[in-house]
Amino acid sequence: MSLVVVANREPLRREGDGWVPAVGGLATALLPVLERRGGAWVAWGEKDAGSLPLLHYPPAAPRFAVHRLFLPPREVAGSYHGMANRTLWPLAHYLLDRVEIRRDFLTAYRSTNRRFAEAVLSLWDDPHIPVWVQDYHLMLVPALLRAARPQGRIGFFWHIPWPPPEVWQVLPWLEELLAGVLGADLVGLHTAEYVDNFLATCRLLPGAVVRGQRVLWQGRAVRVEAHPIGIDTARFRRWAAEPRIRERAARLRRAAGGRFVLVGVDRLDYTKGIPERLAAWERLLEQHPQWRGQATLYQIAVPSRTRLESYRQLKRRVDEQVGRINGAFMQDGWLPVRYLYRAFPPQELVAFYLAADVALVTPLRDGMNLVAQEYAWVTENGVLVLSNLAGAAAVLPEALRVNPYDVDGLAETLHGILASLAEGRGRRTWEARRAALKERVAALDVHGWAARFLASLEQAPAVPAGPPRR
Ligand code: ADQ
Repeated sequence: MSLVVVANREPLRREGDGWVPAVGGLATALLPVLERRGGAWVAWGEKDAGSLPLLHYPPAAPRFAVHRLFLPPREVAGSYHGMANRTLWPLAHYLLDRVEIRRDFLTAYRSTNRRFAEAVLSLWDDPHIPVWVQDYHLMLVPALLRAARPQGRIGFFWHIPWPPPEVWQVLPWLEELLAGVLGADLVGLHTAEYVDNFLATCRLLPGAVVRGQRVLWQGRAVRVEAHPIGIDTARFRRWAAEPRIRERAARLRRAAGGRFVLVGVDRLDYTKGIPERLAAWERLLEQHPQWRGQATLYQIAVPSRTRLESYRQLKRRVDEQVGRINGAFMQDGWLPVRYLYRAFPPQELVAFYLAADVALVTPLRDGMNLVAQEYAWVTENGVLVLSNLAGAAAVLPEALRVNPYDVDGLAETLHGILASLAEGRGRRTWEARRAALKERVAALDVHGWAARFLASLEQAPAVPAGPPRR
């Protein structure tokens, strides 16, 4: 065993008799890392109650084992559906009016985090093996591990935005959660902006002293670093070359009948800016009627957190918008929006990426956003439109940046792109941007991301901080 990953979600989901990679950024990113390095993955065994056998993966030649944890449903309600998804998720995405502050969420969160820490401690027999804790579901785990194994190597990665302290101050239990994270030796975030925000937030914690990119805390120095995540470029390149996928892309283009193809691919989440994107598309069709019948938007949305009312509301809103736009503009077999509400195997997303002239990645906030990288990597003729509020904007400066809240602005930008593509203008500029983006994505590759984070974590233990000077 060379690594222990701790994450809320299992990296695999059941399909038929077998297991396939789960949908979502974290699983997509870390599964290939464990397949390569070997080790253990500790996660909540979402689907099976009761006995949860070890799962060895890949089944034919196992490289790692998934240890699935049973969590009582009441705890899941307070910790996962509550604290994680109704408090921390909207807070980290700056959506303060959606944040719910409830003590019972905190109680459940504490107890879930304790269960995760105990599960790790039961299999972590060598403190030199790094333990890598993932994301906002498990903020208390690093400190719980540290208390039991003072010499252990503990890393923590935060996959979503880290907002500035003014936002965090809304949370009554900020100090407890921050102290939990500071149990790690190394805290990773996607961008320099999030690192700055994290350090600034630590200044709110009594007893913590910020020195450069370190936080002196309880006699240790915790390093805080930007490690922007990437995609598995080799895998995507392979998929993009598969004849079956290329044929599927060609079929999509034939079905589009010579029209432009625009694509959006997201979990159906209120942070992804889907209603704003659809509104921009509607605005464009209203204000620039020349595009009616000339372009189709494929919106692919994978169902997500469907137990929460806010997500059900979003689904109703999107259903209604799609219905309204198609009802208003459909003509002669042309549908302005083709809406696919389901998960696809990643290879099939590649077919959409290959077929699309334009990808719309317009989240209201996003830690990174891997779809932007997947599209930029795979597309051969396309244009990436990217929200300036996604972490990806910091690492993909050659994308065409938009403000996702500015529906009129987005409609006009799209109008400009479609016009330039139709007239064959600016081809060189698009080509140059595409090439530059591919280089950026190559440099961010997920194996490099994990290797860089783990190399930093495995550096000599941080020097004891000594008594804090004020
Ligand atoms: P997510 O919010 O899940 O991840 P993202 O980074 O875009 O967002 O990753 C989504 C993944 O799911 C992509 O790999 C995409 O291909 C896949 N996917 C999306 N729709 C799909 C569909 N219909 N069918 C199948 N697959 C689909 C969180 C943070 C992000 C951060 C990642 C990784 O919110 O900001 O980039 O973690 O750190």
